[in-house]
Formats: sequence, structure tokens, C-alpha cells
Amino acid sequence: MDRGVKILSQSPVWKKKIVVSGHDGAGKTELRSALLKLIKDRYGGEECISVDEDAYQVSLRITWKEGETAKKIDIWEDTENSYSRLKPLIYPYANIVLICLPLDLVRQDPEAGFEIALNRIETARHFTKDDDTYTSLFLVGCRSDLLLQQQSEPARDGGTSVSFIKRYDVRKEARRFTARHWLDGYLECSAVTGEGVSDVFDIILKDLVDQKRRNLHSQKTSCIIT
Ligand SMILES: Nc1nc2c(ncn2[C@@H]2O[C@H](COP(=O)(O)OP(=O)(O)OP(=O)(O)O)[C@@H](O)[C@H]2O)c(=O)[nH]1
Ligand SMILES: [Mg+2]
Repeated sequence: MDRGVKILSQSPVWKKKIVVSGHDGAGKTELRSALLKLIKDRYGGEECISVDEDAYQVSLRITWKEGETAKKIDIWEDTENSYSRLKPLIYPYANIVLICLPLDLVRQDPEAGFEIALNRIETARHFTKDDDTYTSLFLVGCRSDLLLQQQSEPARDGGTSVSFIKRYDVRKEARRFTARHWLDGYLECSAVTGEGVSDVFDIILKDLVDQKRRNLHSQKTSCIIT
């Protein structure tokens, strides 16, 4: 646990919630750590950043100061093993849900990979449908360095034919999946090398700012058909 110096309590507060979901071992925890590192690198050292992680490691609160505004982002993680009674705590009021897709693993077994991602999307939509917060859903292609490494190696036959794996363009399929399931976008990074993490963070921040406008026309307003 890392405890920095607290931010002045009288600062105006901008508070957002992000949920990181996806396959078992997709890179959710690494992505949270990479985002934390990026925020620390960008917004200064210990003087203006505080970090709190809960005992179950499902929620991480990062607070930093930008101009006069204190910014807080709660980054929650929903793992395959999360107790089902935690889910109603993890998802509601999420501003963004990131569905992590381990590109190297999905390239080996696309059918199972996209099915798991779809299942996570349905879970996220189910647990956010009744609150009054706009929730953006992004698909995040994770472990992109492992994908590159894999593509430069001869394909091994692990149940799927070698020629199929060689031809299969997992990035293209991820983009198609994003469009087919009405997600807000497809992002990609390697949390370990840091490649693409700042682009992911910039898009997340932009989306969080744009949500203010979108909230005026919330997607969750109920309608009655007579
Ligand atoms: N090379 C590389 N390895 C990664 C990357 N992201 C995650 N990993 C590795 O993949 C494994 C799983 O990463 P985690 O971040 O623990 O995955 P997770 O989704 O949190 O896993 P669960 O919480 O168990 O579901 C670890 O060995 C990580 O070091 C990445 O971008 N590149
Ligand atoms: Mg994890």
C-alpha cells in the first residue's frame, strides 16, 4: 500500500469510477498498475498523489491534483473469482468499464476469447442499467507486446490449425467485435512495456469529460411503450 500526502480537502472534487473487467489473467491488475504509474509520472510525486487499495484488492483509489481541482479515480477490478455478491458493489455508477482482451491468448482461441468478453459486457450492462450514470464500455486489447512476439514466432499447433492462427488478424476482429456490440471504442496497450498506456489514459480522460454532455441525454432514461 502506498500512502501519499493528502490533497487539500477544500479543493473542488472531480470523482470518477472505472471498472476493469475481462478474462482471467487478461492483464487487469497490470493495467491498473500501469495507469497508476502513468498518473504518478504525469501529475507529480508524493506531494500531490495519494493511493489507497482495499483489503480485497478489488478497488484502488488514486487522487491527484490538477490545477485547482482534486481528481479522484476509483479503479475497480472484477475478476473471474470475484464473489457474486461483490458484483453489485463493483459495477453500479461506473463511468467507464474496460473489458480486457488478452490479444495473444485470443489469437490462439478466438471463439472462447470473444465469448468471455461478451459475457463480461453483459455482466457490466446488467449491473449498470438501473443507475443514473452514463457508462462507457471500451474493449482493451491487452498484452500487445506478447502478441507482437507471438506473431514473429512460428505458430504452434495448440488445437487450432497453424495456418488459421497465421492468417487470423485479432486486432481487426477486436474492432469488428467493438462495432458489433455497440461499444464506445477499441483501445490497445501493453501494461508491461507501457506502450499505448498513455493513449489509453488520454482517451479515458476525454471520455470522462464528454460524459458531462452525454448525461444530459442519458441513455438510461426509461421509456414506456403504450
Ligand atoms: N508481457 C506482458 N505480460 C502481461 C501484460 N499484462 C499482464 N501480463 C502478465 O499476464 C499475467 C496476468 O496478468 P494480471 O494483470 O495479473 O491479470 P489479471 O487479469 O489481473 O488476472 P486475474 O486477476 O487473476 O484474473 C501476469 O503474469 C502479468 O505479468 C502485458 O501487457 N505484457
Ligand atoms: Mg488481477
